[in-house]
Amino acid sequence: MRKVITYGTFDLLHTGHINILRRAKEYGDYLIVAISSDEFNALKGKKAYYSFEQRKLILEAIRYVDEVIPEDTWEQKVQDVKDHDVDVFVMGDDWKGKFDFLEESCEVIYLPRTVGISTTKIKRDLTKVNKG
Ligand code: C2G
Repeated sequence: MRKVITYGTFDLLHTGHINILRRAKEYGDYLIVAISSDEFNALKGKKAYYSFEQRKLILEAIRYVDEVIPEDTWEQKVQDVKDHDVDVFVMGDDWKGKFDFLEESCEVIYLPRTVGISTTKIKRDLTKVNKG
C-alpha cells in the first residue's frame, strides 16, 4: 500500500483544499493529513476559525482522506514519514523547496496551488460583505 502524507491548517475548507487532497491521493492508496493543532497554528501566526477537533472531523469526512493526525511542530515530519511508513509527501507549491530535506525519506511533490481562493480571502470577503 502506497501511503501519502500532507500537512496544513485546512481552516474554512474550500476548493483549494479539496483540490490538493484529491491530487495528493492520486499518488497512492492511502492519504494521511496532518492538521495543524491550535497551538501550532499560533506558532505559524494563524488563528483558525474552527478548532483542531472541528477541522479534524471535517477532514475525516472527505472521501480522499484515510487518516488525520495532529501537526504540533515543524520538526515532526521526518518522524511522521518513518512512523507511518509514508512513500510520498505532497504540499502546495507555495511551500516549494521548503521540505526537500524529506527526499532522504520519501518522494517530495509540490503541486500548483488553486488560484483565487484562500481562507484569508474568504475571511476578507465576508468582512466586506458584513460591513455592507
Ligand atoms: N492550498 C492550495 N490552494 C489554495 C490554498 C491552499 O493548494 N488556494 C494548499 C496549500 O498549498 C497546502 C494545503 O492546501 O498544501 C493546506 O493549506 P493551509 O491550510 O493554508 O496550510 P498551511 O498554512 O500552508 O500549512 O507544515 C506545513 C504547514 O502546516 C502548511
